[in-house]
Amino acid sequence: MLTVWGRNNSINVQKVMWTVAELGLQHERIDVGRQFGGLDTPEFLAMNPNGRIPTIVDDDGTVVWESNAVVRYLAAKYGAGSLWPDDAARRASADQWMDWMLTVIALLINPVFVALIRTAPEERDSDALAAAAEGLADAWRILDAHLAAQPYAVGEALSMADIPIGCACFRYYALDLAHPDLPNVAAWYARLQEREAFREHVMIALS
Ligand SMILES: N[C@@H](CCC(=O)N[C@@H](CS)C(=O)NCC(=O)O)C(=O)O
Repeated sequence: MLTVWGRNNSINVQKVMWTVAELGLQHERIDVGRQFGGLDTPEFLAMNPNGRIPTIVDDDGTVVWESNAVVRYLAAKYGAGSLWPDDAARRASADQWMDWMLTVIALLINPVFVALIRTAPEERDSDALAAAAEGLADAWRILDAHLAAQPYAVGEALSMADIPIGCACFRYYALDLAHPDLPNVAAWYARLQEREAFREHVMIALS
């Protein structure tokens, strides 16, 4: 059986669990990370020398870490015709939005998350927060313009491309920030919220 290592409130584990649920895969998830610990044991480091979650072990022993790589692996292996775009151009577009989440959105949102959720109000740097909020607004405007032309990141249906940015979008709207008007992102986010897998595995209180 597929094993997913990682606590359920990690955004990167949420990408994997949402994928697993969309694909209907039998699995077990093991709580490790933060309050659960377990990332620095020799056994865990043998699977993932970074000591990070998510890490998966598939039923044939294949180990994959790095959340977007895990999403791609599961979509490629189990999601032909659904999460995995078969056409090379659509797949490149999906890869592009997945990488964009890691290289643009995550870099902006992670410090805001730490400041607002894990830092005492008196210790927050309000100038840095304001600058990050503005950077995030500009970044989401890029996705908003893209979603004017189609309901999902790479076309008419949910694909792996929506998963990392969808997880980040939940986090973005859950953070107490000024959010600009993003009509196409809001409509896409409403479509994601109609999915049970998204509600169950992504819409988890920030902590
Ligand atoms: N780029 C990696 C980041 C992995 C990462 O930093 N994961 C965090 C959780 S989101 C972690 O392992 N934190 C240590 C902990 O939870 O104790 C990925 O996308 O998988």
